[in-house]
Amino acid sequence: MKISELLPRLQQNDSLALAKAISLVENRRKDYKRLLDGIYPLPRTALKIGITGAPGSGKSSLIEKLIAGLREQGLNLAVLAVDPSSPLSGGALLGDRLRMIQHSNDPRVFIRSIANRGHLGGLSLSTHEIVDLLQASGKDVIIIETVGVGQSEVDIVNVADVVLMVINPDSGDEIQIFKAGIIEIADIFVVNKSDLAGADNKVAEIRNYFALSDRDPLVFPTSVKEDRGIRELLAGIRRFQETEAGRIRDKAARMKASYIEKIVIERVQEAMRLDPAAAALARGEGEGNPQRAAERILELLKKGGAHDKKN
Ligand SMILES: Nc1nc2c(ncn2[C@@H]2O[C@H](COP(=O)(O)OP(=O)(O)OP(=O)(O)O)[C@@H](O)[C@H]2O)c(=O)[nH]1
Ligand SMILES: [Mg+2]
Repeated sequence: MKISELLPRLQQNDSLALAKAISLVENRRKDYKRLLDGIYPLPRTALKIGITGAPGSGKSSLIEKLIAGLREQGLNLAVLAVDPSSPLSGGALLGDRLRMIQHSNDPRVFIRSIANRGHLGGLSLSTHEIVDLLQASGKDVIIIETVGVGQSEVDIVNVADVVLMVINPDSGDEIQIFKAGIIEIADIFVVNKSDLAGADNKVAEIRNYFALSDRDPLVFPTSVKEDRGIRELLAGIRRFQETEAGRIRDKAARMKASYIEKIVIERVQEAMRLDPAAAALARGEGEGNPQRAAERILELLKKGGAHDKKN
């Protein structure tokens, strides 16, 4: 399929075209930049919901329920499961984690799993781009699931407009979570498995944590098992989208700036790899002074910049 055919089909929410476009971008195939050129002028109105939390806290189960609720509203959905783990363990884990969602089996729900291999430790460029492709295809809601509470998970889930942190009544990992700074980016706390003992305590614990701050946390108990609290959670997400529209816009602007910065870094690294003299300097060869080596690399790249213009 040519880019010129791919784009219109993508816009019509064609899943096959979308899958092709994603692989094209993910694998940096020829013309992927041209494809991206085509998507940014398109309207984008998707609500992006990020979901993070410890392994097994019920993120995928919850997503299945959210999907069901959103499908009732006739919306077009996408779920992106992002695995921040190393490429080595990534594959197997991902298969496992996706099993839950696969059950939904609805052709109007686009599901994709990706291993996030940001070589600088943060969010890889293609994760940004895949979210943008999903937006361009006219999805109404994009759900992004990632496991864990470390820095790369924070990066991944922060692409979303609304970030959900899933906690369990018996998890006892709050201190860790709070330390990891994820609490700063969590917009809504979901105490899932509220059918288990201790759910009320957990809700109170989260509220207590914020008692001395000026933040009034949004906390929703849910039980996927007993099908409770899902409707309230969905309503809470929508309310957040409306009342925090300004903050959501500011965050999107910040994410865009960091995305641009990452593209620049990617391009510089690529150019360094392609220029043997620059590559040698980057390996520390031929110049004892690292500051001078960096300056010389930048000079070489500036001169070599002309042939970049072709792509
Ligand atoms: N009792 C109870 N169990 C639940 C509930 N929600 C999910 N579970 C169970 O918790 C286990 C993990 O659920 P998942 O949805 O796979 O959890 P996850 O957070 O997506 O897991 P990872 O993707 O591996 O991090 C499954 O056995 C679910 O059946 C709930 O509300 N109550
Ligand atoms: Mg999962």
